Amino acid sequence: MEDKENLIVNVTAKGEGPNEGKEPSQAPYTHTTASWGATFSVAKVLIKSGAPINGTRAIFRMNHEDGGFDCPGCAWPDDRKGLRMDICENGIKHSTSEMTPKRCTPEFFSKHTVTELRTWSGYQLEQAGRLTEPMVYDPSSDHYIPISWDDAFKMIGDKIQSLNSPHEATYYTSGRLSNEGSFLYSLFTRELGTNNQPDCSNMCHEASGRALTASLATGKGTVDLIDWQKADVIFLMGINAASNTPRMLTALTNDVKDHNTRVVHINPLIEGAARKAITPHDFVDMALFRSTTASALNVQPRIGGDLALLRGMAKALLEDAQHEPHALDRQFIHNHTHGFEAYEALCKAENWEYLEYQSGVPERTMREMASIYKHSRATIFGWCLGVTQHEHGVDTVREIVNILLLRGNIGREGAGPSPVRGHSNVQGNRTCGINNRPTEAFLKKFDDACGIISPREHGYGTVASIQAMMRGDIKVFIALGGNFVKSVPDPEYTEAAMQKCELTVQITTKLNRSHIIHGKQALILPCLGRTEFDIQESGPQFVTVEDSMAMVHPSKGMKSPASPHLLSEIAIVAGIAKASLPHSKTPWQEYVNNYDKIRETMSGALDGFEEFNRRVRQPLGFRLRQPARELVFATPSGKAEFSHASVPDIVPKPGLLKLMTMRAHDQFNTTIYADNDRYRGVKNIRTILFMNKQDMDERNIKHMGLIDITSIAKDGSRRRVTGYRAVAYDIPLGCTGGYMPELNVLCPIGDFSSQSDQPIFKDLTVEVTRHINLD
Ligand SMILES: Nc1nc2c(c(=O)[nH]1)N[C@H]1C(S)=C(S)[C@@H](COP(=O)(O)OP(=O)(O)OC[C@H]3O[C@@H](n4cnc5c(=O)[nH]c(N)nc54)[C@H](O)[C@@H]3O)O[C@H]1N2
Ligand SMILES: Nc1nc2c(c(=O)[nH]1)N[C@H]1C(S)=C(S)[C@@H](COP(=O)(O)OP(=O)(O)OC[C@H]3O[C@@H](n4cnc5c(=O)[nH]c(N)nc54)[C@H](O)[C@@H]3O)O[C@H]1N2
Ligand SMILES: [Mo]
Repeated sequence: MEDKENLIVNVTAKGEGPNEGKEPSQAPYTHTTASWGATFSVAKVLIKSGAPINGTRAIFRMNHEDGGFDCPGCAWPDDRKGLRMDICENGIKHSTSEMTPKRCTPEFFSKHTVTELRTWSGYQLEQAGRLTEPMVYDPSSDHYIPISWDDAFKMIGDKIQSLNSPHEATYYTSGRLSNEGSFLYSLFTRELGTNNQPDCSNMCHEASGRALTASLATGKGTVDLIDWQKADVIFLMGINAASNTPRMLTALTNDVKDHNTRVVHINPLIEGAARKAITPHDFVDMALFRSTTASALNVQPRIGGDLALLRGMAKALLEDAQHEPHALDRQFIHNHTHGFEAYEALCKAENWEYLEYQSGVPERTMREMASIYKHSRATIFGWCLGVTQHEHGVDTVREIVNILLLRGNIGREGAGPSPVRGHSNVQGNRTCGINNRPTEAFLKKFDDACGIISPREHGYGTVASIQAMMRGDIKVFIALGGNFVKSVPDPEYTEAAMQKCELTVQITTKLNRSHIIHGKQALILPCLGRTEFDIQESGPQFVTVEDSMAMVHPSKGMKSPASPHLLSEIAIVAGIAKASLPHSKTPWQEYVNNYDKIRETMSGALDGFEEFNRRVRQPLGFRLRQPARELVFATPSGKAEFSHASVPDIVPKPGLLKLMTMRAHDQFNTTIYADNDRYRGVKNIRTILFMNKQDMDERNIKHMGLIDITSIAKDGSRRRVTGYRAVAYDIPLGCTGGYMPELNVLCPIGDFSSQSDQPIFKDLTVEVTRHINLD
């Protein structure tokens, strides 16, 4: 019998996309990845956004060596070789979506009450277009109304100064913010006296950062694009590259052709990149329909089974090493690592049956993986959210490092760990200061250069901020970009927490639900986008970004701003800082007048940024120093650390399934472009669940049949969504997947990993039943 008290959320399925009413369908996708379908899709988006000419012109300036702006999509490095365009279908969608001619003006807000806007989908809100003026919530009319920039800053400054403690405010960042913006924003909050700096990284690659720091004393990967080209074997884990990092296909397809690179895909789903792929920008290949088989081996573990799988691979390798001395790089292990013997003993003691059961992969496949690895001269492991958004994400990333260490695959050409970052500058945000858990070494250098004394106590991350808002401990919430209430877990809980705040401030380009679910006082502050000119007192400005592989380079807009009233993110942060810190000695206005001044301070404050202004003006920017790449490990032992996690039991109880929430092809996080997911063959629907046919048969569920999904939280509470449709798909037994942000209603606020504090968005336990009333 179900405990009714425990069912705390019960909602009906509602897609966040256009919901155009067309017939929903799903059938296997049989075409080549990134081919003409991509071109047609781009054309459709350009026409819909009304920006075909603008869009096309801008795209030719994207990711270019001689100026231009950095693609606001993913963080994959640019292959900036002059004439060759390094662009992709989805990057084009992201940048043209910012360039839309539609405008969300004060007239728009005067026509719609906030209560009405709460009934709109995410797609409808975004389609209102670019925000044009600062707006304030007027409770008497339930409308947003215009406010001057000065009054807006004063409202924030007065509120922040009235708080009993600086810890009563929290400052969220989404990963599109520039390096300079991140630096100023973090300087502002530390000067106020708090490290409450939640960011999207807390939900994304936090596990990678913590694991790599523990193993190698670096929060980042150690490889670059040349290494990707030189690797013999690339293991790709938990990533849907064809949709989310399409420019990686260039590396995968070209390398397969040029260097015979073998790619092992480890994913419960066989994603687009693991099938035939065409280089996304290679229009000649597209025209000739020339494609490459982009895969050596597809391994389909059960969701969360990666640690067991990697342990099996290591066990097989260690067994081989007993009669093949070269299976391991013993000299490397001896010279550069610590903890090998204990790791070897751990692997030997593992039981094959348990590893097979937990990974869902037969022993022979784990041995095959070990064999591919053993014969590779240089190996890279690349991974994304399929590895990190799990209870045991940190242990799993550390196991990846363990495997790399066994054959000395670090600090060599073509080898190393390569976390594939999400948002275009999420890595730079962290490097330049956004961190709720900064180290003493970081703060010391930062303080010396900035002339402040930063607080030493750690601040709230994303989940902890929401819980503090709910308790009433946080009264002010400021977001520099993003769509907080949609991207975090448990929207019901989070929306209630947000509404308890005394002031919420959203610095943003386009309208989204986070602006509509607000505190007692609320501001929407519209900013310039990355594609737009930024002219300050000293003339045109540029900002900088850091990609997934630690390359820092400029990004310069080339389009007229969407409205004359927009300010740059840097000017907005400085405006808020001046109003909140009346006695500050920081030269906020000088920083706004000339971004070179910010970079001068950053040169002294941040490790690796010496002579920032000169080096960033070099044609390809510069690469941040990476001691681990030089085999310098600032760990307690001074060596790379093997980890020794035990393989957890992750198999759900009988009758229950593991749920992963992920992106469709036509979306960028909470921004939905269309209701399609091309490479998974889905059309006109987002409220679906991919299921194994046998799991469906056991539940008497038909393909496209209606279902209800109930998640079971760690604390036993249940959240239900009704009216989804089941899709029979090639996914391991006991596993199921569907789209974020719709499925966030099933993610309990308290279900975050104790290792990383990351919400376990891909590690949920659910019960799926046939929908009774309507089917
Ligand atoms: N077009 C587009 N590009 C994007 C984004 C976007 O929304 N749209 N978002 C950006 C951001 S912020 C990020 S972080 C990245 C996200 O990039 P991805 O990590 O590719 O994002 P998801 O769509 O969540 O896909 C997760 C993948 O992990 C697999 N997976 C899930 N669970 C497991 C598991 O237990 N083990 C293994 N081995 N695999 C698993 C899923 O099958 C899926 O292929 O993309 C960035 N780029
Ligand atoms: N269930 C589930 N939830 C997830 C995930 C998952 O896999 N599953 N993934 C998580 C991950 S990896 C991430 S990174 C987060 C993403 O979380 P967020 O970064 O908070 O969300 P986005 O959807 O990327 O934010 C989009 C909004 O940013 C604003 N914006 C766009 N460009 C700019 C700009 O240039 N400047 C400013 N100031 N604002 C701008 C626009 O208003 C737009 O609506 O979601 C997380 N949530
Ligand atoms: Mo992300």
